[in-house]
Amino acid sequence: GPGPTACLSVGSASAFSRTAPPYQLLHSAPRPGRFRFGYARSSAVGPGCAVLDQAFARYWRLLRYAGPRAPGEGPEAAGAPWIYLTVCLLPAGLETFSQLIWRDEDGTFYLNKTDIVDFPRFAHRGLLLDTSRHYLPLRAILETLDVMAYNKFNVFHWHIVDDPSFPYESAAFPELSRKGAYNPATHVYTLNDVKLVIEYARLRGIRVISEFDTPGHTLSWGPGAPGLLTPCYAGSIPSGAYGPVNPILNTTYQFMTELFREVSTVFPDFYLHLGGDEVDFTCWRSNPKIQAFMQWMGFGQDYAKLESFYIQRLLNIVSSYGKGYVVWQEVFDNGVKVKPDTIIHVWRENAGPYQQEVARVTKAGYRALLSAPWYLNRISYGQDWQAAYQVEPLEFEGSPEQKALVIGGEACMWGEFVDVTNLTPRLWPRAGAIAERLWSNKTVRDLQDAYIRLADFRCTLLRRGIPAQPLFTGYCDAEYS
Ligand code: CP6
Repeated sequence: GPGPTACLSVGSASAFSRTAPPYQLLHSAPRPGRFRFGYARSSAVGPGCAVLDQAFARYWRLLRYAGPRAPGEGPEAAGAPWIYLTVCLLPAGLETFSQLIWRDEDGTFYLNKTDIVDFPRFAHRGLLLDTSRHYLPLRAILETLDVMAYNKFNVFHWHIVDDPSFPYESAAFPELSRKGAYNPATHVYTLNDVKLVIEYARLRGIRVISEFDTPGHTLSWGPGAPGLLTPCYAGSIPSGAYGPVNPILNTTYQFMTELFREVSTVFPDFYLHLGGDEVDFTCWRSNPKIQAFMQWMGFGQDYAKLESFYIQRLLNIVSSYGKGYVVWQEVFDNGVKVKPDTIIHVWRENAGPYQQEVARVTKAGYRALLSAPWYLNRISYGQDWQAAYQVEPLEFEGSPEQKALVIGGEACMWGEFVDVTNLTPRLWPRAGAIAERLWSNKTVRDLQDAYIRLADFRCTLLRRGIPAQPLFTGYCDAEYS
């Protein structure tokens, strides 16, 4: 849900002109110190509600950047009258409110008389960060959460580990990061770090969904978990290389039981992302013990059946912890039996049009999450935000019931070519185009209008200290410094 509803009081209604036509300047406060948020009498919650208390503090500070800094801006100007406004909104509405306020050269605040009717079109508006290809320092993740909130993203999909490194510090299996992190002293996320990220996100209306991707994309797990990965063979002898998680050993499932017991408690969101993408069968095929198991199970040469065998056992483990799960589309494509409330994450761009995949997934009655057209790690010369913006998630052949199963989408920032040096400008403002597609009504799709909003919002980001890249030629009144 959207969180606690509250009325907040920023002043008194007497400052309003009820008869003001649209766009007439309605209200101004002469100095930043003369502007205050507070709980209204009618509010469902009051002081002590951490989400709102802290949101008030953040937005009070942010509003200083709603325009040029006033000369000698500092504490309150003596003698200027307090001005009060009362507005009722959800915590997320504070962002909307902050975007409606602007300041002139003297630092005076202005707010047009405005009725806001605003509600997200899709409930799941996510952003994926990959902290395995490159370690992202905590402050980069926290800054990203800030900007996500500015853009009304509400899910942080944390693709925390993968082939190249294992930065998650596990209490149950400390060897995983000790042997699998780029540097176990500096390039890890401690339990404390993870808790900090989750709380920082919560205060901004963002859920954190972790992904421990298996059985593929697990090479970094190998050194810290001997026997977990499949030994690949060259002819009749092990080649020394390793493949996906070994699905034929009981020890594998004992390991997953313990690891996901921990992950289920550390990450409180109902959903875990379990991965399941891009499983390479070459190594499984080369291994004589796996071949024998395939015979024994009657799988023939169909290695997708072996993958299904693994995933089904994993899903049983995770559901035993009372969690729901998201999986990449291959799990569905390979015919794995999954619980009816499973969310299928559609990501493949070149396996036929993604619209057909969304149609198949929803036809089977599963909920779908869309990422295929939204790979922000891909860059090109030009305004590539436009293609992302023009995506219409419900434009596929299907019944109204099927359309209702599309819960939203995620912008993805895979980390092969991204670290702390280029993350922020590569994300913003391009991810904002996707955020608007997931928030706004289907009819909001004019490219010129969107350009104006996005370019203007990018200037707001610069004022807020975020190095967002330009969309095209132009300038901001206040450039980044
Ligand atoms: N890692 C994992 C990746 C990708 C996926 N899974 C990926 C695939 C294609 C592109 C970008 C990223 N790097 N674990 C696919 C879901 Cl273009």
